Amino acid sequence: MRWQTARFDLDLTRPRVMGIVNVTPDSFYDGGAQADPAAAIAHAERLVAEGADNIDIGGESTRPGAPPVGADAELARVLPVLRAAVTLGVPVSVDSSRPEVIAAALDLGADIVNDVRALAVPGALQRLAAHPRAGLCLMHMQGDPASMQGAPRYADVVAEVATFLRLRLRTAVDAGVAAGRIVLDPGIGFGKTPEHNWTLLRRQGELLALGRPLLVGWSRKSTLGALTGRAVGERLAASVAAALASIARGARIVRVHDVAATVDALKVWQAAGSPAAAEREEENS
Ligand code: HH2
Repeated sequence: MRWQTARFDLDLTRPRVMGIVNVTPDSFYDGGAQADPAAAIAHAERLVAEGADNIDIGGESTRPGAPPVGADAELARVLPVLRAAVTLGVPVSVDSSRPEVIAAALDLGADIVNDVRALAVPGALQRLAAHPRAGLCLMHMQGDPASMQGAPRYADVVAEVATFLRLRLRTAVDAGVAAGRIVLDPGIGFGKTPEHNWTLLRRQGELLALGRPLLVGWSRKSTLGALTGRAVGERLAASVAAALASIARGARIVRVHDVAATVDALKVWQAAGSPAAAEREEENS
């Protein structure tokens, strides 16, 4: 299983860790911590030193209730950080839905577009498709950040997420984006109750049937707080456990704030072997 991105052809046999850099004043966990470019660049360097396989740079919070920022503000936040991040030797994604930001980021050398709106904003798909190699993450969201947690409703959340992702995948491929450039994301917390999110994790295998690698982001999200009773700053253990659980169910990329802890946990998980590998070893001994 591979993921082609602008400069890197990623082998996803080993699960990958995507480190989050939010250049925002208001992200739900790390808002303000890296709001100025110098701090954000230093953070990106630290995440790479900690073992991040790629860096995801965002200039607009998509937390529930977040107000949209203007294109100029988003560009001013993201571009200086991106310019430095593309020199760090790992693939860099831009977490954006705006055609202007997508185009500018790709021109600056970003490898991947990570879009929580799955390229639904008019012009976004065309900008991505105009680039011959850039990678793409298509994510599911019900509604928009301003209102999505009001009253999320599904007859069958897994079936609906799968139908949406299949459609967006086909639309991107029809626009000329090779399937090998695309990964899919169920969008944990984006217009979903905790029960919806747990159902998506338990039945994640059904999304693998779409035939593309899954990227999943549980890091520090409120569903983990609802389960453990912990505030956002105390959700490290829950986040690492959720990342491993999603990998155990077939996810190939986990989007995380806590790179060092996730990389350590993954090393142990891999040394222990997957359940299937362990069974094979037992049979052979
Ligand atoms: N989650 C967030 C943002 N972008 N992209 C993908 N593909 N998958 C996700 O689950 C995802 C995402 C929200 O987390 P964060 O960026 O830390 O917060 P904020 O949106 O408040 O900046």
